[in-house]
Amino acid sequence: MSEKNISKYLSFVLRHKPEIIDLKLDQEGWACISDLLERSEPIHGVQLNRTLLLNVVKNNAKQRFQISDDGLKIRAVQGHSTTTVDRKFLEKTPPAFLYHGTAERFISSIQNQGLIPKERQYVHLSESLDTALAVGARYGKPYILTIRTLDMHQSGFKFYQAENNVWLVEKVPKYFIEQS
Ligand code: HQG
Repeated sequence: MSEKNISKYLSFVLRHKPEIIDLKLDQEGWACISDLLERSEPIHGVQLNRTLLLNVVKNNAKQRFQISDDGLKIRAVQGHSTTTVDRKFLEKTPPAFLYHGTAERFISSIQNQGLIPKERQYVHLSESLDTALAVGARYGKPYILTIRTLDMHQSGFKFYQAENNVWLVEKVPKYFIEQS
């Protein structure tokens, strides 16, 4: 069982469908690790255990997950779609520009509607072009949008940064997307 498979499974239950294994998440997204280990289904035939779980959290390139200081709980730091989670993120002034990676096939709709969070709670933005490229490539031919984030902030939009440095905003009106 690869760490990638475990990470995908954890993302699924900790961000999207905790109810599938009857896992309770609190408002900040925390789940009890012993409940998770007890209830998680075998991943490619292998049962998750604490050592595997802690290794995935530590090695995860995007630092998607976090263990509580007392070692008893785990959460996904961002990317939730489940409405039981309503995290309080650190509100921050963004840099002048941030990137959003998307797929070419979404561009005409984005040019009409701006960026919307779709299934997730926020639109995700990044400081890194490489990250934006990888994010966009998940849905097809990648296309990078540059967002005038400081202008947005000065117009009253609130920006948040998750513990793994992903930037979050509720939406991006089309007016703030740079024309290329
Ligand atoms: C697109 C991953 C048409 C949007 C990544 C995106 C990220 C529109 C897709 C995190 C639209 C939603 C989030 C509009 C937005 N018309 N398409 N008006 N507005 N879209 O997966 O940003 O690896 O929910 O461009 O790294 O791709 O899972 O969001 O293509 O940080 O940790 O609708 O997920 O993190 O897709 O990815 P998603 P995302 P992990």
